Parts: sequence; structure tokens; C-alpha cells
Amino acid sequence: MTATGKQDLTTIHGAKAPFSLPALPYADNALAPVISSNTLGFHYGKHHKAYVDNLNKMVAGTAHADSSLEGIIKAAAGKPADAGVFNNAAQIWNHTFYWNSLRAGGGGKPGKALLDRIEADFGSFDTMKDEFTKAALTQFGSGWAWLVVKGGKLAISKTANADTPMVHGEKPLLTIDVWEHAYYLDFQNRRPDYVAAVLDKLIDWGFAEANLG
Ligand code: MN3
Repeated sequence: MTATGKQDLTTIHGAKAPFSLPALPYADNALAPVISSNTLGFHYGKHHKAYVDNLNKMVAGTAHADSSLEGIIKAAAGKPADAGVFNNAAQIWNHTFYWNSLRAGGGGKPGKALLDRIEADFGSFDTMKDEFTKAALTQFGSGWAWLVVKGGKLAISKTANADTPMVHGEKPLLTIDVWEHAYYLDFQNRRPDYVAAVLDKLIDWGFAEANLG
């Protein structure tokens, strides 16, 4: 854990194969009732774990076996022959980042340093929140919504399936998983209710501030 109570993602993402499933940064009932322990149990214990298990099998004995997770993501991006490696590696990274983007008692507004940046780059906090929500709701099918830094400015971005900002020249600050497995047990098809509840009650602006550096 770092000074902000979050995990040291640099160490986690810089580790080499065989990869291990990083511990959750809180108990599996910490995000209830927005994200139930049942959802977290499946999402972390089955989906996230499967990406780790799959990647370990895929990279064993290959040129990727001596690379870090981030090295594999960057090396495999955009290469059709490495699509499976990219998808599993990026999903490991995205999920660890997502768990750390949330906390019990989150939501509200960021501290002054980040709030000033948001107001400068979006006009207002509410405009940024509306754009974040819109990205999360308009990502067709599976994917992710992100608050990122791109070209020195804060921006909202969305990615499909396993795709991840680092391979698009963007530095992520926060993410929301909008794959159905992230919310279906708790909200069924109501993605708007899940996204609103995450932004209002769970999103960890302190994590975003720490990532801003
Ligand atoms: Mn997921």
C-alpha cells in the first residue's frame, strides 16, 4: 500500500511472468450495496483471475515470458497474432486499475489541485461528470470509460473490450468497467444506474489525484 492507502501499481504492473492476481485493496463487501460481494466475488475471483491464468499459459516459453505486464501490453498492441496476449494482459491491468479507482465512501468532488485542473479543462466539475457518464453509457457493448491526461490536458475517453489508454498516448487517472459482468448481478441491464452510483458513491478522487502526480 502507498501513502494514499492504495496499492503500489508500479510494482504490480512492473512484475514479470508468471503473474499473480493482485489482492483487492478492500474487503469484498466494502463497495456494497452499489457493488455487492457477489458481484465482486465473480468479477475479481473469476474474471480477473481468469485473465491472469490465461496470460500465464499464453506467455510461458515465449518471447513475452521475460517482460513486465506493461511491456507485454505495449509489445502486443495492434498485432493480430498477439491479440489473445494483448486482451488478457490489458484486462489484468485494467481491472487492477479499476479496483483502485473505487473506495468505500467515495464520490463527491476531488481536492483543489485536481478540481482546478478539471475546471480549467472541462469548464466545470459537472461538465466533466456528464462527459464521463456519457462515455460510459455510449460505449457499445463491452469496454471501459476513463478520465485521462492527453497532450497535457484532462480528457474523457472510452475503450472497447480490453483496449487501454496507455497504447493511445493517454495517461489514465480513473476508470469505470462497463462490461456487463461489472453490474449485471446488481443492476441487470441498468448501466445508467450503475454508472451514476459509482460516480456518486464509490469513485476515488484521491486515486486520480495520486495518478496526476
Ligand atoms: Mn471487468
